[in-house]
Amino acid sequence: MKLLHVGDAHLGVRPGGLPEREQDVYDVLNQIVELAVAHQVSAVLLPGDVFDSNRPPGRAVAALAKAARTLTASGIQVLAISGNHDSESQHWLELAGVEHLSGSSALRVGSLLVGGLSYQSHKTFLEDLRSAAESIAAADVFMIHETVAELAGFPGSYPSVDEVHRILGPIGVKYVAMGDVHDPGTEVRGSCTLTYPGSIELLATNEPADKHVVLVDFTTGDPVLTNLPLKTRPIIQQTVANMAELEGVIAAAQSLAEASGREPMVYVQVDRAWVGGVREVKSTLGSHGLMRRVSLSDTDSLTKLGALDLSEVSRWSRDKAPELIREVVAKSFERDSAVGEMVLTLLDKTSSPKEQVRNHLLKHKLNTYAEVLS
Ligand SMILES: [Mn+2]
Repeated sequence: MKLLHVGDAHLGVRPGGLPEREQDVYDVLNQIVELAVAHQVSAVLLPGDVFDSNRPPGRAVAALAKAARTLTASGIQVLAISGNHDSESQHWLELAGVEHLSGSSALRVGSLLVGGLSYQSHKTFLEDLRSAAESIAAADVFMIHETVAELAGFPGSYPSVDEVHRILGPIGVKYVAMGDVHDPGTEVRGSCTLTYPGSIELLATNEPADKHVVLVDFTTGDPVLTNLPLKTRPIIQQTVANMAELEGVIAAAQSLAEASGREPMVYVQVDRAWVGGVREVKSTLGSHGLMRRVSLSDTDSLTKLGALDLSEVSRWSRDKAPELIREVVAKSFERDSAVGEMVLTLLDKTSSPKEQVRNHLLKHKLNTYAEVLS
């Protein structure tokens, strides 16, 4: 009895506003379907943020529906819970042919009982988990969408692995399939393993670029984990101080494109000592690579504010606004704390999602500024 645990998919997300990047995520989903079939798993687990938003584009729903059809035709169940990005996604998941777990019931996958709790709120998470555990009474595997302190990679007030284990251990859970954190990680408590496979495509520059899904094998009774690598779009991230170094980046981009058959993403930071470097880099990079990002490694505050990547603004929507605000705050702090303070003051005067901004700062290890908000 094997399961395939897939991390945050965020279907429908379009990093950098590029349709190619939206397609990248669907391509990875297809790879996951092939892996599930090849490894003859009994079920694919999708613990939340399956879609990037509560109103996923039609292509995202169609991509999931196609994946679910192929999987079900091979006798593979597809189980999901909703995450914070797609908390209202039950309808879309079910439309795509995916079984949705709400928390009050468990589903049978062969000899295993799989439970799951859809995301509701960080504040009530442990309480919600406790009532879910009480109502289902027994499960071998449980899906949650929540950040746990030990695997967060950044400080914050999150439930600990022990707290989660104290609730799920007694009902027999041996594997907790987790979503929410985009970096992979595993913790073991007693006979229970808790794992984040990490997101399936690179969705932020601070994520590790190597992606995988987790094969969970229950053949011997206890779960045995194997990471199955995913082929995602290659990326080059480099700081350059002169033209020769930039030429090195371009050569690397070309050989990566030839080797992988797709243009790599190219993120270049220009050393501040290279006067006029940003303009030089932008014009020299030309059409090499996809999703080119050029920024200064360090400059004065006004230039820094001007260097903020606000290309997202043209795609502004109610859904994206809090995310964009978080990004702008974190970026402004990274560049200059005075600008960051100014942005926070502006946020203070509006009804901003402070808790989200605070968590985002912590994620970027901007602890001092996060304290301003607490
Ligand atoms: Mn996510």
